[in-house]
Amino acid sequence: MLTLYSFGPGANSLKPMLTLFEKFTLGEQFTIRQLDPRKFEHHEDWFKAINPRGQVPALEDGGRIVTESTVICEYLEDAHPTPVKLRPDDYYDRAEMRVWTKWVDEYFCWCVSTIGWHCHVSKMVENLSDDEFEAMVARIPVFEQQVKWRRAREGFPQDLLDEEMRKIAYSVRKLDDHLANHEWLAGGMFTLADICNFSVANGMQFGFAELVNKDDTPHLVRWIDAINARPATQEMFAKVPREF
Ligand SMILES: N[C@@H](CCC(=O)N[C@@H](CS)C(=O)NCC(=O)O)C(=O)O
Repeated sequence: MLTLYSFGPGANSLKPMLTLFEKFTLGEQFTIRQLDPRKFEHHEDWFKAINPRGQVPALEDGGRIVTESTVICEYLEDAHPTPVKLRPDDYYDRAEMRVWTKWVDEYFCWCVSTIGWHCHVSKMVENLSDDEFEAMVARIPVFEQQVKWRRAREGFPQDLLDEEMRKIAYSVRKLDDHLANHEWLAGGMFTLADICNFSVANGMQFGFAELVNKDDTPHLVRWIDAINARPATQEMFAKVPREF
């Protein structure tokens, strides 16, 4: 039985979760262990024994742990092949797919994440006293994440937020332009490139409606709707609570 540690079907956790739902049956081949970020469960010792970085997602497979969301997706394709293929066989198409997953990990997810931290994550710590906040930060194992939590509590500088919004606008235009001529992002089939980009793009039609909408980005909206209509996506959102 595979176990996915996650915050639920959003952001980095969504990538391996949707991959699992596409390939396997919940309760038979995989299970999901939800952590509550509002309780900082991912910074508790039991979880840091699973992922020393204190971050989700993490996959447990027969006592071994795989971390890094995109790596987990590729691991599932390699170690647990099924009739559902989420990578093209052709090596050129597969390289194209990886350019898109790398783009999410190195660019797209970061600008959206900073705005998410500014709007939502900062609220998780606004009611803590300074002592409670410092005790929470002291349990974070990655220095850069300590810095991010401090910045979220203090407030990100406006010039940084403006630059991240510029990157988001660039990102959605890039996706829409590509999807104008392609049903899926790579290889002419639904792949991990779609899953990983969807993990960040889904919800932008509500949270960033001024940028992602049927008039300005019709192809991106069509692609988001198509992924939401897939049976595996519907099952995932129906069975896994999206509380955070
Ligand atoms: N590069 C990692 C990033 C993982 C990551 O940033 N996870 C977030 C949730 S989407 C997290 O655990 N944040 C909590 C924290 O850093 O305190 C991956 O792709 O898995």
